[in-house]
Amino acid sequence: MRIDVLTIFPEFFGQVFDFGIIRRARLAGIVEINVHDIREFAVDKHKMTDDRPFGGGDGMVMKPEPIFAAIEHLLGTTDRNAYPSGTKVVLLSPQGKQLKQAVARSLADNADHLVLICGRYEGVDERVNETLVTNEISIGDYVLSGGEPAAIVLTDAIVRLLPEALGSDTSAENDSFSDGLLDCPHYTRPAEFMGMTVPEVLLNGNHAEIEKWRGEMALDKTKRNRPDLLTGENGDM
Ligand code: 9D3
Repeated sequence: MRIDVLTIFPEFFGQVFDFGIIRRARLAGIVEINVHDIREFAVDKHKMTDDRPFGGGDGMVMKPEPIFAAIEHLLGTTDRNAYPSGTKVVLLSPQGKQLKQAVARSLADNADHLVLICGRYEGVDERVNETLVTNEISIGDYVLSGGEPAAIVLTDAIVRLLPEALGSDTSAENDSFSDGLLDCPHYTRPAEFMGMTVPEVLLNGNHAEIEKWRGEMALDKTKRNRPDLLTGENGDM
């Protein structure tokens, strides 16, 4: 897979893709990640990437021309209907469809080229959305300062799902959410730490009993912290 990130703050991404699973996947050639400065595609002599909103109001809006030029450079077209089927142009935006494991899974399985557009300010000129963007994604119901942290979250969630990205010591199947429950608690040595002990069941070597305990603890934790995962309702309502 190839991932191209479009941002006005390329330095924001400094070393975030240089650790752990993402680093290993890059070194193994499973994914290639490139970060591009939208400003380098600016057309005017002041290299402007934003401007005042038509109709008035606070804040600034990202101009369409530099983003169109960047997509033309990367994909050879600015018509989303002409993209190859494995090419997705994602706009990270508070108005997007909320990122869930199934969204990450779908992109990991079906895309081989992702272009991630990071918005800033009040937003991006809507013509970008209408013409270039195939998927508009939010990472949740809280306010960020821009799309950059969201692009990092989305990249991480997708790359670890690519075939061969996880080591043999880790399993995507065993993860929280793959069975719709939160994970059970984990313990390691020492068996007693500052007077706190490890649940006896984990020490007795009875694997059927251990799996039963883990299932019960996962269900308990899910009821307490994420009842919505069990009922489909929001526990705060
Ligand atoms: C006043 C209305 N706000 C929209 C809900 C303005 C606004 C807030 C935050 C406009 C842009 C932003 C910057 N956020 C993102 O670009 C963003 C985001 C987010 O704020 N939350 C969750 N996911 C995402 S993805 C991109």
